[in-house]
Amino acid sequence: MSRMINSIYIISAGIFLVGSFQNCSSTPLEKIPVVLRPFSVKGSVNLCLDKGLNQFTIDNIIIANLNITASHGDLVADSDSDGIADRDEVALGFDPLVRRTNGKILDSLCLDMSGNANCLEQIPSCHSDKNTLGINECDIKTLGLDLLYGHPTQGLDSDKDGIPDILEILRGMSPNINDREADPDHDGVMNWIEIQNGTNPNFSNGAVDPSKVLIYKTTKLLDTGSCMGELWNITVDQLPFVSTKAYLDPLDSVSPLSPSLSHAAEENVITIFLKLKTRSGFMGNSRIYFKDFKINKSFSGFDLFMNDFIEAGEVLP
Ligand SMILES: [Ca+2]
Ligand SMILES: [Ca+2]
Ligand SMILES: [Ca+2]
Ligand SMILES: [Ca+2]
Repeated sequence: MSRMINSIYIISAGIFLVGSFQNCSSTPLEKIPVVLRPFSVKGSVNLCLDKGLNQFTIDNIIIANLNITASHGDLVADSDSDGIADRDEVALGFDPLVRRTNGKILDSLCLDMSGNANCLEQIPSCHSDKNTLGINECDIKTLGLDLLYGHPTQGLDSDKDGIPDILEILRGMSPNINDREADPDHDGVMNWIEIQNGTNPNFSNGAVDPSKVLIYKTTKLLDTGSCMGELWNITVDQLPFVSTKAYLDPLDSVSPLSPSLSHAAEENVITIFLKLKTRSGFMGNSRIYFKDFKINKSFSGFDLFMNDFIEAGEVLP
């Protein structure tokens, strides 16, 4: 596995990340209409849970490239972040640059329901404009997620397993069942790890190019320095990147509680999801936060603070 030498420096009272990232030469892939560059980012960021967050601990951290999805065992471009690869959309009757070709539910949900793009009659009455973490009321009602628990905010982590609904949908998991420790593809890698790796939980990892796997780890630091709460470190060793078409999301301007999914050609949308839960001795709901950013082949790093993260809402503990 190729690993680039990159560096990120941290100066943290909250979170401060300055990075330098190095691109490397492309690896041509036969028969695949996108070129994946082993775009390895190596670096780390510290998250300080102080001020209004010192009653919380981090339940889990997930980093995801929302423009990579599975297709026939491989990991390829999904320019509109709907869970169907660019190269598969047209053949299935969908638009590769529209997340909801039917105007209601995500294309991958429609595909699950009807096997093609003709699912409109099966969609319950719903609003298609509400949007939290990239899914809307139509997605939620179609899956019955609103009936599962009385979460203060629906559509975030309906089954409370720590994996956001949006990722469960895009990666082919069940957002209504705690299946984080299942291994439906029998490759020895639990769903929870597959989500962290960005791999397909339903297709054995045996054939996956290692340069397409997302590699990071999270650690609670014992020395909290000037942070008046828990201090957590995220270290990224590899952040894969695919060649995309430009995509404009109609909900970007009206969904402040959702990652911005629009991007230019050759850009990828990366999202970091945080699930915070109350520490022992404290009561209250869990919270879901996110931070999205775009990368491209000349990506040269970013600054990141805890207050850059947006609270998407609360879920039952
Ligand atoms: Ca797609
Ligand atoms: Ca689509
Ligand atoms: Ca979940
Ligand atoms: Ca597996």
